[in-house]
Amino acid sequence: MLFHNARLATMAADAPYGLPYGLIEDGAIAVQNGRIAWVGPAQDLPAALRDLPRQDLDGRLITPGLIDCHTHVVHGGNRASEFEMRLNGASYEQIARAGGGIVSTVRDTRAASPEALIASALPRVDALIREGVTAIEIKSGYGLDHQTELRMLRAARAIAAQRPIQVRTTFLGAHALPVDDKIDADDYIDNICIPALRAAHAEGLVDAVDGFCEGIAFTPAQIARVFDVAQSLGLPVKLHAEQLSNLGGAKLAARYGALSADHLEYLDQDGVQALAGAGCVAVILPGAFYTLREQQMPPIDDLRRAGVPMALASDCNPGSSPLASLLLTMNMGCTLFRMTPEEALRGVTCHAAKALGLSDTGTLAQGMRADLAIWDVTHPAELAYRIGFNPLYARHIGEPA
Ligand code: DI6
Ligand code: FE
Repeated sequence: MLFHNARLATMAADAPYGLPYGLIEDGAIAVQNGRIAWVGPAQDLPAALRDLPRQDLDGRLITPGLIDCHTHVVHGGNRASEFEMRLNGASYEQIARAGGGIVSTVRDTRAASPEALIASALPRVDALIREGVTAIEIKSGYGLDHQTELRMLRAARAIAAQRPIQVRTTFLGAHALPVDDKIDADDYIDNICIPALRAAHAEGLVDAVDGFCEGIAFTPAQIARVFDVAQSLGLPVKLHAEQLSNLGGAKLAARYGALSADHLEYLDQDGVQALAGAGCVAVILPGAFYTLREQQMPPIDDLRRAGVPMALASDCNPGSSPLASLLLTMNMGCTLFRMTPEEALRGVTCHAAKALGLSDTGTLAQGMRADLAIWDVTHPAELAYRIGFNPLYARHIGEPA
């Protein structure tokens, strides 16, 4: 297939064209066996590729398929009633006593059958797909027991079989303490979380390992025990760090060569330098900031100055970020955090790929998977600019060669 008469936002770091977004006017992309066989200005198209079946895109924009590198789309239930209680004046304590908060999602997730878990996740995945998403990360972390953590990861794998989307799974057993189980945090980490991680890995269910390093979750020392096991199993790590306070999570993540550190509202200068030194991606999650009505902004300027690659993700979860739109996430990254539209697009393409350890998607370059989003827009800044408007024209998903 040859896509031609298109404008290309290649997002390639080393684009020889030197334009923002790696922009190519009047470009063409040749796709063979699910891979990009050639990309460049149409006038340079090699003669050997001129006879491929053609699709004239009428000047539309092609970007890499979008990548949501931080989601919790697999979970039972929702927390709309809690949202409503809060807006009717209920206090945090009243909500907790009514069984609200993360523990309510744990209860609903444990109660959900494998089929129900998949069925409830699919509409969220479909919403992302409708906006050009071709790869997604899905975390466990609402089971907090052996069986349910594995069931969540199997559901994530099943989604990859049921939809044309690449799925990367992340084990997040160290997400919260299952308070209903009357177990202390150290006991939980050593005797539930780590054995579940080993079992999930043995079943081929784990692509990366995550944790929540926070006063209301786990200490750096507890997270380090999980990361040591991840390392011994050859699994990359990532971390929810510095979301509500600064416990030095980013430094811990950097020490383990993490793919990413995520949230980062309370990240300090030392943390920024640690991420820069380790080549770790900063995953920015404006949906949670917005939903929790946070005041503390992640240090975007410092990250930018230090050259830390920034990704943007939905954090789609039932509590702090019930958001299944990467376009709105891009807009929030720009409007709330003053990221540029180009940074926002890098955040959901090349930098999101890096945050997942994927080296064959996220840019339009020869040899990459042919994961493409085709948009009814003229300029790539339009993707982050509008609110509640979806200009996706078509999506093309590549297959491994
Ligand atoms: N950070 C968050 O914002 C969510 N998890 C996390 O580690 C909260 C999840 C929830 O409230 O269900
Ligand atoms: Fe999260």
